[in-house]
Amino acid sequence: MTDLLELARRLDTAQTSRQATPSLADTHELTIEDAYRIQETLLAERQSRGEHVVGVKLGFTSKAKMVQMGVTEVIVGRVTDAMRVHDGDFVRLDGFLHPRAEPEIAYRISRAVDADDPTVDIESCVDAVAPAIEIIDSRYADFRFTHTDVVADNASAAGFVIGQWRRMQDVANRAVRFQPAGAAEVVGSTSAILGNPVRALHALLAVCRTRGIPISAGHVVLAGAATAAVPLTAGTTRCDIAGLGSVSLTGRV
Ligand code: 0L1
Ligand code: MG
Repeated sequence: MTDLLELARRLDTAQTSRQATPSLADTHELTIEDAYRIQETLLAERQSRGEHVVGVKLGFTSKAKMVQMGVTEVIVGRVTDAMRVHDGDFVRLDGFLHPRAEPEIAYRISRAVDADDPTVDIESCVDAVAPAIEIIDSRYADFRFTHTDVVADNASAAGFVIGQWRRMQDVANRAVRFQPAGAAEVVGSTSAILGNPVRALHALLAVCRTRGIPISAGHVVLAGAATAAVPLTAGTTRCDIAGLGSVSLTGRV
């Protein structure tokens, strides 16, 4: 257990000092259970500095990423109020190690999801959906990590911005236009998120049930990326999702 605390602190220090750490798997044989315990301890460190968990995020929601990592299950991390950027606001790039941005769908949880209830209907606990951009920032050098590494590292969660909430609706197969600062526009589809972003809610419930992760009223759910992540650089990065509108943030050095 002391070891897990030490590993959580190593990741936390990597984030606060902006100094990447080598893969934990280089020196430790971790199980996925250990990895979620490290994530929990990491969160406790952040909470001890006054941060509050405001939601959850999914990772590995695209087939390509699952194949690349050799996994069949999505991963879950937590987002905090310190990671939130308001729509259109600036974000300081020196607060990260090597940030990347990706266009996402966000859901809003209107009432707590009782994951212990086998009949719970997670879709009925969601009241709104919005376009979003997630900032991921692995605490590992060169974004090189194993499955357990990235779970321990809170699924690379580092920042997020959410656009205007709209009533809960089917957002399957919506066109996504992602305009990263200083790079060519990328066009994608919400179907890259597990075939349909609503499946992310069900996948989230399954992981949260197994790992004891709460999904509370008011939480946001970042459902996963609709295109590959791109480096977040100075300037405005925008995501537009057909029928949902757009959201942006501006990186500043
Ligand atoms: O949000 C994501 O899909 C990323 C999960 C972690 C993997 C990565 O850092 O690329
Ligand atoms: Mg993401």
